[in-house]
Amino acid sequence: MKTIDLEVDGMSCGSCVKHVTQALQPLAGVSGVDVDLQSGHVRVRGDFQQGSDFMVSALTAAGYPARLATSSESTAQPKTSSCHSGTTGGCGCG
Ligand SMILES: [Cu+2]
Repeated sequence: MKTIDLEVDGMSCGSCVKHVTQALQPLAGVSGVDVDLQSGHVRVRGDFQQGSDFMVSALTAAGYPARLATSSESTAQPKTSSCHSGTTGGCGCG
């Protein structure tokens, strides 16, 4: 079992959390997804054959640009003001 921490941009409400979870959960090897809306961090648990690139791709395709978290320090900038409404996805609930 491994865990991979990602920083995800654009999450600002419960619907975003659901979308991010739904983007990651079906991926190969993923057994659990924990989303921290406040910090913009997502922890993915499972047995992965690959690195994190396929997760980043899946999230970006869902409208939430993501990157591998480089440290335990939060560098993501949660957008609490309004929900993003990306043309390629996202929830547009703002
Ligand atoms: Cu939202």
